[in-house]
Amino acid sequence: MALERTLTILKPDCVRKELIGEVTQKIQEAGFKILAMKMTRLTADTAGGFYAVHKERPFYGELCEFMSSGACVPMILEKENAVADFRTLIGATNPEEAEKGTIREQFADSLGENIIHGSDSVENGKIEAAYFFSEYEVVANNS
Ligand code: 3AN
Repeated sequence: MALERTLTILKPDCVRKELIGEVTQKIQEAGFKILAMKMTRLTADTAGGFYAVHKERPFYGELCEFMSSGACVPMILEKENAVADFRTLIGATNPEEAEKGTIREQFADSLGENIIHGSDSVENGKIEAAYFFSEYEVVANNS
């Protein structure tokens, strides 16, 4: 299996619920190396750019408002098969449909506020990573 990178965001609900530590621990225990991490706050415009693929969807406005409602914590993660394995770890978009033990099943309240983002492909992961981090902020982590 190939070593891959994926982009996650601990969303504003994760930060507000003081779950940064607990969720990050689960990510690390699942074998993901953190190559970059920061706390930041999106504006409605930058959130809109990140989710541009959903521009025509009815929930787009609500999504941009929520994603810019407080601090969030983006991270670049690395692991073999990272994209698919991370989506398994976080569970289905709708927490009510998420497998038991997944991050969204354990911590998320609703489809709109579902704690965490995970890239859906290696290519999109690269685009998303570049949205938050410059090259010099990505640190090789071979430990
Ligand atoms: P995922 O984050 O699991 O890849 P996407 O890319 O389909 O899911 O959706 C992006 C984000 O948009 C989701 N994380 C969720 O917060 C929000 N979202 C998706 N579908 C809906 C919906 N029907 N109603 C409200 N929010 C939604």
